[in-house]
Amino acid sequence: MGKRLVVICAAVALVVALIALYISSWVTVVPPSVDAASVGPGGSGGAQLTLQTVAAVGPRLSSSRPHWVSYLVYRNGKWERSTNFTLPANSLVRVTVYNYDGESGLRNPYFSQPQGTTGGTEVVDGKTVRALDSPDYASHTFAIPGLGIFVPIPGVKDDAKNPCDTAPCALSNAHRTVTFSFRTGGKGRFRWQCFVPCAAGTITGFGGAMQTIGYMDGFVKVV
Ligand SMILES: [Cu+2]
Repeated sequence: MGKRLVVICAAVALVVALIALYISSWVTVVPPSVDAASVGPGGSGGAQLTLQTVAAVGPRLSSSRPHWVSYLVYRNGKWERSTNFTLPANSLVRVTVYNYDGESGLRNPYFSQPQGTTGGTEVVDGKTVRALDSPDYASHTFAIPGLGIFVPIPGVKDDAKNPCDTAPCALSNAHRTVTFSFRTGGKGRFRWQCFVPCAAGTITGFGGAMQTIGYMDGFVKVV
């Protein structure tokens, strides 16, 4: 009886240790923070953040989750999988998002209009708009709730030619281009995330990539 108790206790301790290890690695392994490129003299100051969104991040950028949907950031001439960005305080931040992913649709149609951006608008494929024509066209959002910023990103149509299979995608692949700008305030650390249930194959589309830093959410550090 005593021996059996020892075995059970050891097994329980092992399981608890493994769960703790899993949670601690999930919480602490985060991608590095990427500085928004500063737009120097001639560019009227501020910063530029260049992103792409992809349907499958691929084995080169994520060996453990190659099929996950993801944001990528452009830094030093390459695309990197990081969703932690550093932005200058009290500055204008210009954002460009190249989206190579299809439409998933928003649960809450309210998010199909940009908020908190300069002029309350975004530019979709060269055209300034106050909202997507339909919440069903949304593929992802770039939202920093703590700064009141919500920007819907429309998806690539299913019949588009030359779709991108695996990231990083090139401009020769079918894509949508979204640009917008916003002003940062004082220093702080803010969560940002996508609000489109885009994580295919997870419960209600909000699991996996939608709740893991480094894919569909991250942090903005205003310094
Ligand atoms: Cu998304």
